[in-house]
Amino acid sequence: MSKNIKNKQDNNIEQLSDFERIKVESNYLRGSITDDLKDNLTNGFTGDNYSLIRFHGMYQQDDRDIRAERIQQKLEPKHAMMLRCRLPGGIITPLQWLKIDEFSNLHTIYGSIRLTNRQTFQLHGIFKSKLKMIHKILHEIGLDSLGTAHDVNRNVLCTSNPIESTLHDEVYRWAKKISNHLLPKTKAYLEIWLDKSKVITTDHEPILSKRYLPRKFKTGILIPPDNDIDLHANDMNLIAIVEDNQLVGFNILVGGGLSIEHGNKNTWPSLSIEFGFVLLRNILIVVESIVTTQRDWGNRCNRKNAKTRYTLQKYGIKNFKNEVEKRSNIKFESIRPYKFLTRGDHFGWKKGIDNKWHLTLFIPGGRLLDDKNQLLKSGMNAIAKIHRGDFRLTANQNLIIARVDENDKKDIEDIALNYGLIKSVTNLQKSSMACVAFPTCPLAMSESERVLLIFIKKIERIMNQYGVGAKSIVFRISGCPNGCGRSLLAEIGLIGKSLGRYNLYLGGNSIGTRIASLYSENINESEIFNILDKLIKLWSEKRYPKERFGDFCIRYNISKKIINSMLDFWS
Ligand code: SRM
Ligand code: SF4
Repeated sequence: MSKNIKNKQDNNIEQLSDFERIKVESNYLRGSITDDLKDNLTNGFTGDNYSLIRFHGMYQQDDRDIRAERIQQKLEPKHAMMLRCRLPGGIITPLQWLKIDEFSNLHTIYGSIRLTNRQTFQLHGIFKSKLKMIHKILHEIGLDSLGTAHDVNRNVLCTSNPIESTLHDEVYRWAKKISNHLLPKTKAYLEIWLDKSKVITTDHEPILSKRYLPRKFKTGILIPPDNDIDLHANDMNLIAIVEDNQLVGFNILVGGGLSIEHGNKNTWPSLSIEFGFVLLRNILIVVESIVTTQRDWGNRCNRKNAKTRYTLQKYGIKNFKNEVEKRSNIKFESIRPYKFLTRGDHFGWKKGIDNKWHLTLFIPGGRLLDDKNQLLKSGMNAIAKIHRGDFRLTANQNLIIARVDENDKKDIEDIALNYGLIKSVTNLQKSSMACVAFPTCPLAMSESERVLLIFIKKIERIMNQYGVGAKSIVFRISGCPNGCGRSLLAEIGLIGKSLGRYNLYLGGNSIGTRIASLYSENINESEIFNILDKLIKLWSEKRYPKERFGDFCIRYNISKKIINSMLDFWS
C-alpha cells in the first residue's frame, strides 16, 4: 500500500503515517523478523522489523552512556533489546519469578528486573541472539510478551490493593479476560519466537484488523476507593461497582492520556471521561466496541493526535458514545456512585479478608538490582524460593508478596529485613515515581530514574527545614514529555527538556484526578530547588490544617486549575 493513499475515515488529504504501511505490509506482524534473527553481522533489526518487534513486546535500544564513544570508534551502537512481559493485573508466581530472575542474571547486560508503572517488568539489554531463549522460557512458565508495545491494547492494569482479596480475585479475572479478548490473534509470535511451524489457516484479526490500532491503547480496572492505577493515564477504564457485596458491573470511562510534545499546542493531556455504567454480562462487547470505534475513527495520519482523547475531541464525546452503543447494541446506564480516596500503595503487612497476609515493599525506581546498600534482587530470589502465594506488581513500580500464610509470615519478613527489602521509607519516597530514561530509553531528554533519590533527598531537606518533613507530596519525574512517569498527575511534576533541565508542573492532587499545570520552563536543578524552597516555605506557613501541597498551589493561585485540558493546558 502506498503511503500517499488518503485516510478514508477522515476523508481528508493527509498522508497516512508510514507506520500504517508497515502494519499492513507486515503479513500480520511477521515482516522479515526471522531473517534478521539469522543475521549475525548486526545486533540490531533492520527496516520495518525495528517497529514490528514492538508488537511482540520488544524495543531495540542502545546504551546511551557509551553511544558517543562508540560513534567515535566507528562502531555500531551497542544494540540490545528491552523485553516487556504481558502480565495483566501484575500477578506472577514465585516459580515464574525465579526463571525470569535467572535469565536476567545470566543473559542481560544490566542484570536487573525493572518493574514498570503498568504492573509488569522489563528486562533491559538482551542481545538478539538470546531473544528466542527468553521467549521460550516465558512460554514454558505460561507467560508471553505479545502486545505489550505499539499499536494494540497494552498490559491491562488492575487495582492491586490486597485488602479486598475476594473482590480483587474477581476483578483480576476481568483484567485477564479483557487482555485475552483484545490480544492480537496472529500466529506470528508462535512461529517466530517459539519455532511453531507455520499454521496453514489464514490469519485474521477480528478486533484489531490487519491495520491494528492507530496508536497504543491503554486499559485499566479499578476497585474504588483506590486509584492506584492512575485511571487518567488510560484510554479505557472500568470502575468496579459492588452492590450487596456483589460485583454487578463497571462504570466505563474513556479518553485519558498524559503525553504531550514540548511547545506543540495540538497535543494535550486529558482526564478520562465518564461514559456510563455497564452490567457485567455486557462488558466484553462494550469494551470491544470502544476499541473498534477507536480503531476505525482514530487518526492514522498524525500519530501525535492518534490516541482516543483526540478522537473524542474530533468527533465529539456524544457521537463516539453513540457509535459504541450502536456497535454493541447496549445502552450505557447512568454512572453509579463511586469515590476515590487514595492512590498510592498500602505499604507493610496487611491482612486480606481471606486471612492471608500481604506485604507491600517499596522498590526505589522499580529497579530490582543488588548494590552495596541493598540486595533487592537476591532478596526477592530468596523469598521466591520459599513463598507459597504469589507476587503482585503494582502500578506504582512496587511489589507485593501476596497471599502469605500466617505460619510463613515471620520467615518472609526475616528475609525481607536481611536483604534490605524492608527499610524505613519516607512519605515523600512512598509517593514518588520516575520513568526509566537514561541510559536505555532512546527518547530521554534528561535523567529521571537515576536522579530520583537525589531529588527526593533535596526536597525532603527543604520540607524538614520548614517543619513539614513528615508530610507526603506526590512527586514524579519523566525524562521527556511522553510523560511515562505520569508527572502531569503529580503535585510536583518534572518533565525533561534537555540534559539537566526540566519543566516544572504543579497542582495535581493526591488522588490523581487533577492535571498539573506548567509553573516554570526549562530550569536547571538549582532553579528547581530554589523555587520549591520558596513554595514549600509558603505552604508550611499558610496552609490550612491537613491541606496538601497540590491543593494549596491551586488555592493560592500558584498553579492554574485545569478544567478543560484541551483549552486550559497551554493558556
Ligand atoms: Fe512509556 C515510550 C517506558 C509508561 C507514554 N515508554 C516509552 C519507551 C518504550 C521509549 C520508546 O518508545 O522507545 C520507554 C522505554 C524506556 C526503557 O528503557 O525502558 C517507555 N513507559 C515506560 C515505562 C517503563 C516507565 C516506567 O518507568 O515505568 C512504563 C512501561 C509501562 C508498561 O509496562 O507498559 C511506561 N508511558 C507510560 C505511561 C504511564 C502509564 O501508561 O500509566 C505513559 C503516559 C500515559 C499515556 O500513555 O498517555 C507513557 N511512553 C509513552 C509515550 C507517549 C505516547 C503518546 O501518547 O504520545 C511514548 C512514546 C511513544 O509511544 O511514541 C512512550
Ligand atoms: Fe523515556 Fe520519555 Fe518515557 Fe522517560 S518519559 S521512559 S524518557 S519515553
